[in-house]
Amino acid sequence: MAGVGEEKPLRKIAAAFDPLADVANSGGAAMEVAPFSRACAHVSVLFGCLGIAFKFAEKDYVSKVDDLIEASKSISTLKNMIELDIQHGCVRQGGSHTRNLLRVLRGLDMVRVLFEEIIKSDGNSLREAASVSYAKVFAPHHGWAIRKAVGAGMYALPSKSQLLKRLNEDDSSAKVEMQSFIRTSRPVIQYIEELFNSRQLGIDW
Ligand code: 1PZ
Repeated sequence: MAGVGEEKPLRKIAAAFDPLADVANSGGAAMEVAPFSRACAHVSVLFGCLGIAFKFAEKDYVSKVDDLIEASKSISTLKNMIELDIQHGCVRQGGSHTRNLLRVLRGLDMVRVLFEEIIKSDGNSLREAASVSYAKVFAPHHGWAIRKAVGAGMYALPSKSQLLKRLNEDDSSAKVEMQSFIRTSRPVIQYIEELFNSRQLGIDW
């Protein structure tokens, strides 16, 4: 499969989440929809490196990120975006910005756990790391058919060294960027979960 040319996607992802973490850690600043959704768009490059088996996950994730990018043209902050959906009574409606935000958030959490598991693992297989992160983050929210399809896709994953090659990284450079994302995505995820919880919307749906 083709790689990503000379690009360094892990670096781009890490760089995009840095300023978002600053906002999340500032204890008062409001996170804007535009930089958040742009940062999430960088993450979709990873799907291309994971192979054809995750095409359906990529489509779903990208369509939701695109919806947030579209929303950012008329809505400034994530908080306002959620407030508008509350006012319109459409928070949990399929395709709502708030619902899409929660799905995208889970995608980020999945990548965060995946990176943790990849760093922990010492073999050349991604299957264990991918299975663990999927089981922790998405499986409780997916029905039987999707879980089955993802389980089958796990057998078609590239090896860890193939993935790193496609990302133009080696073991140690990838580790640095993955650790950076693990560090910065955590407060960003917590910040957004808090937006949901402070309005009693729950995050378990
Ligand atoms: C090595 C890593 C393996 C990656 C495994 C990723 C597995 C994700 C499987 C997602 C299947 C998506 C099928 C569609 C699911 C939708 O029903 C739900 C609910 O959407 P709604 O009803 O609100 O429209 N969508 C989701 O749960 C979001 C799925 C996003 C997947 C992002 C994964 C990010 C992981 C990236 C790893 C590179």
